[in-house]
This record gives sequence, structure tokens and C-alpha cells, in this order.
Amino acid sequence: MDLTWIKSYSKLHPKPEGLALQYGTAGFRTHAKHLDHIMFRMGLLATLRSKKTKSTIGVMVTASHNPEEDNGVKLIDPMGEMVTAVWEGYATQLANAEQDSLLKELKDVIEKEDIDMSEPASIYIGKDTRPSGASLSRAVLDGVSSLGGKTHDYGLVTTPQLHYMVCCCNTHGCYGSPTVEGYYQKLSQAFLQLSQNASNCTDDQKRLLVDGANGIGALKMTEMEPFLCSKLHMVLSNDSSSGKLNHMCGADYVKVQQNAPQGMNMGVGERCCSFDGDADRIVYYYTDSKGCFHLLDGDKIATLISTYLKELLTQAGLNLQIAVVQTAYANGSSTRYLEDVMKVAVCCTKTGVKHLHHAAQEYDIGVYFEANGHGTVSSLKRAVRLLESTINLINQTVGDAISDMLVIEAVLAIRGMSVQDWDAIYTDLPNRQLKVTVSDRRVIDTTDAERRAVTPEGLQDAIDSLVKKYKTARSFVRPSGTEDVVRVYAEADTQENADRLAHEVSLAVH
Ligand code: NG1
Ligand code: ZN
Repeated sequence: MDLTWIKSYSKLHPKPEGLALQYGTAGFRTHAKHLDHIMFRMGLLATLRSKKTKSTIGVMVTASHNPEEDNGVKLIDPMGEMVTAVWEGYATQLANAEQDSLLKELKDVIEKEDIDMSEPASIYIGKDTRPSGASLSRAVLDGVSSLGGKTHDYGLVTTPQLHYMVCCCNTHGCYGSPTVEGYYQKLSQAFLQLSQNASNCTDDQKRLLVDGANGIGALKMTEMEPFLCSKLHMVLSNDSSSGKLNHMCGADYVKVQQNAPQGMNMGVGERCCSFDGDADRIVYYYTDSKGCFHLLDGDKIATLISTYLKELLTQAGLNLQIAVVQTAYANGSSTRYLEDVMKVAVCCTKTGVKHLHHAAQEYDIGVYFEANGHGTVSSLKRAVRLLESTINLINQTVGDAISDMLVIEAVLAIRGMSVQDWDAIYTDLPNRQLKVTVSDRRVIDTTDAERRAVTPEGLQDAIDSLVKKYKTARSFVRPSGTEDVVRVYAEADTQENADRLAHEVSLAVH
């Protein structure tokens, strides 16, 4: 097969010699200036994946919670899922091929996967609001068209919206219609239907303050609001015209700093939420009358949703197995509550929703959330009428801040719960997350769903003896898959002790 023309196309998107990047927790991510060749090559790879699966493949240009200067790219498989580990390997292989060997590596993938190059290819593309997004998504388009693939560029969309489009297209409309209007219609109809079960919501109860992280989420909420027929009154802040993406705002900032975002005018007790940069994460919070900040993170969201679903199953007399999937970052209190009080199965996987998603699919109903607010519900196998609207409201392909927000709002309204009632389900153990910069974060290798370090030698022993000094304490370290840092997490009986333990463990990492 003659593909020599790829050589001249790829010269328009040259790879800086020696630069090596990995397909990480959520695709490639680094400073936008290093990504042009990666985008072109992911266009090539997506085209091969489309030919191989005889389906539409998605390419999302985003760096989610990372700083505005960064960007990234992730591939979306036919049912809206993340690509498989083998194809992640191909992605890294193509990304790191020097200019002269790109064609050889491309042919290697074609051969290994036995791809029929005469098959047509179809690629859906989307991007978040980063300034670098326009030229980087053009590089993806170049990659696709150089292999003769067809593209549909959705422009500015949230990551979950693109997952939804890909799933709609490959299920020939069964999941919904592959347009942003189709997405708004599907979610809002389910929300309105579900909300009918909530009695007499006051205007105060309908009010929700939303921090859009100065990103795509804010833009899309504005588009969606008319579809919600005044059943939810959103007050937007950090809505992209006013400031820098993710800077002092957004879900990651709020979760890690355990503090309110800047630019939000919060009244005492008011229900607030923050999206991240591509609107696949959401966290809730409020401040009490003493000015104390209360965070309701992914663990609390998983608890709220799984409790509600369990109740519906009982009411419907359905004997379905429900489980909650978490990661090492899940607050110890949430795990204890789910297992001991709620009596649901809890399982722990590695960081990154792709791992949680697969584990959740082992159960009849799998509720999965990372502590940072990224998650959804999957595997809803035998739905009954009562569950139908809840199911329709959930984007089953991937964690989706907008859909999660609507589910939470509906469940709170139906159960007549305030954000404070929800918060009181269990009390979080005080915790702290820190980032440590080291010369090579890859020297840390982990096991047991990333809760224990295998290398470097002695590190885990050092952590174990530090943890022993504190009550109800837990700590672990792992290399980040999206930033060039090592992440340290610690929990203990008091905030002071959690901070101290995190600090001591950071010193052990150096
Ligand atoms: P890394 O950088 O690998 O820790 C972060 C989040 C993940 C996931 C990805 C993708 C934490 C501790 N880690 O991964 O949970 O959401 O980004 O966005 O929040
Ligand atoms: Zn995200």
C-alpha cells in the first residue's frame, strides 16, 4: 500500500526532535505549543480506528482542569467510551515517532490491526474554549483528511457532549439525535419529567449558583437554560467572558483548595456548584452561618445518587445489584457509609474514569465517581418505567457535569432535601492533596489501585511509619497522568493532622 503522500502532509505538522509524550490518564496533555504534531497524528490514528471499527470515532481537543496555556487530545470509541489500552499504546507510538519514521509506524499499526484502508472513515471533532483550540483542531482535521476520512467539526462543545454525539451516531439515533439541540432536548425532557415528582418547589429551592470555570460549561448552560422551562434558575459566574480558564475557579480548584471560587457571590447556605474546564466534572458546596465552607464532592454525589436508585429498586421490587466504584482518593467516611450503612458493594480502581467505567459495567447498576466530581451511572440493564426518566437524564457514555447537575437537582427536589441535609449524610474525614515536583515522576510505581508504592524502595515503608503516627489516617502517592507532578493525598482525624501528614509524606517523596 502506498501512503508516501503522508510524508509531505506530516511535514506541515513537524515533530520537535526528541520530544516524547505519553497517552496519559485522559489522553495527551501538555503546553499547547508542543501539540501540533500530536493533533495531526491523532487525526491519522482516529481515521485508522474508524476504519477498523467501521464506526464514527470522536476526537476531543481539551486539557480539562489544566491551566489555560495547556491543551490536549483524547479519542472517543464508538459507544462513547475511551479507547482501549492497546490503542492508547498505538497513540504513544505514533506521537513519538520521529519525522522520518512516522510512515513506518503508521504502517505497523495498519498491519498489526489488519486494517482495510479502502473502508470509509468518519470522525467527529470538538474543542473546549482554550485559545489554542482553533489551530490544534485544524491540525486534527488535516490528519483525518490526509487519509481520506470524513469529518464533522462540532466546534465548541463539552467533552461529554462529544461523547454523546459519537454514541448517537453509532447507535443510529437510538440514544438520541447527534446535535447539541438533541442533547439539550434529551436531558431537559427527562429532567422535566422527573421534576414532576417534586412537590411545590419554592423559588429559593430552584436557585443554583453555577461557577463555569470561565470555560465551555458556562457557554453551554446558557444555551440549555431555555429548555429547562424555569424549573431550575441558574445564576452563572465565571462565565468565560470575564476571566482566565480554571484560574482561581472551577471544580478542580474548589476540590483541591477546599474553598469557594473567586468571582462567586455566595449567600449563607446557598447551593452552589462548579464545573471544570471541559464540563465533565462537577462539585457542590455552600457556606454555613459561621462562614464555614462545606464541600459536596464526587463521593457525596455517588452517595446521593446510589441511595436514590436503591430506593427506586426497592419500590419497584427489582432485585438488581447496585455498586459504587471509587478510587484511592475517595474519602474514608464515604466508603464506610456506603458499605456499612447503605449496604452497597464498593469497589476501588485506579485513577481515571476509564478504569472506573469498566469496573462499573460488571454490575447491574454501577455508580462511579472520582472524588473530584467526575463520574456517572452505567450498566442500567433492565429498566422499568419508574427508572426510565432517571436513566434518560444520565449521560451513560461518560461523566457529564451538566447531566449530573440535573440529576442531583431533581433528586434533591423529589426527596425535599436541602444541600445541608445532603451534606449531613456523613462527615468527611479531613484531608489534603498536594503536588510535589520531582526530576522524574515515573520512578514511582504503584499497586493495589494506586494505594501502595512499589518503587522507589523504602518509600512505602516511610509512608507507613508516618501514617502510624496519626489516628484514622491514610496516605498514598502516585505520579499524575495529566501534569508533571507527583500527587500526595492524606486523610486524618483533624485538618491540622491531615495537612501535617501530607507535608511529611511530600518530604519523603523528594
Ligand atoms: P491525574 O493527573 O492522573 O491525577 C487527574 C485527576 C483524575 C482524572 C484526570 C483526568 C485527581 C487526583 N486526578 O488525573 O481523577 O479526572 O485528571 O481529568 O483528581
Ligand atoms: Zn474534565
